[in-house]
Amino acid sequence: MQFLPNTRIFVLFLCFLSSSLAFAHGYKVGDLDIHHPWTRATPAGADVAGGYMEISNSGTSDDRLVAVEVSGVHMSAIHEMAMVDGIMKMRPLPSGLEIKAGQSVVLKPGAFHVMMMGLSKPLVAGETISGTLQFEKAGSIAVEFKVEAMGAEPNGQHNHSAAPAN
Ligand SMILES: [Cu+2]
Repeated sequence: MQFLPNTRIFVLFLCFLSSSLAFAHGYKVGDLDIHHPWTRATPAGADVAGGYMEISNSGTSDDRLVAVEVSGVHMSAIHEMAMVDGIMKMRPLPSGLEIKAGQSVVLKPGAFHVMMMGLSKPLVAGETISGTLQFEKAGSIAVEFKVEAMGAEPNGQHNHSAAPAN
């Protein structure tokens, strides 16, 4: 039977394809685990987008996300949401985002986020965009942001309240 080996390879390929679609992706650099970097599709003409992920520090010393670069984006910054005179505003974190030893920090809509400014083209759901995260101690790592649908929320996250990010 000539077709059997090919069939087996095809089945393996299907398994690989479905598992890579079904499971969130992640990265590890030093003591840091970066879980599922993602962003949202943008409407035509939009100039900005937010980047989100969860970062866990399993080490014994604090670290900081100090810079982010995203391909096709003029400039990226690390932002927090904060209450200023009773209004929720976002503002840059001048010394980056701290990830304390043994803790996790979630970047998500309405909270900490990577601000992508100056999109060269709209972000399309289903695509990925490459970027680099730079940490003070752990160093740099290349990641892929998955572009999810417009209005997508983090898994299981349906909290639209404008509570201060603290
Ligand atoms: Cu922002």
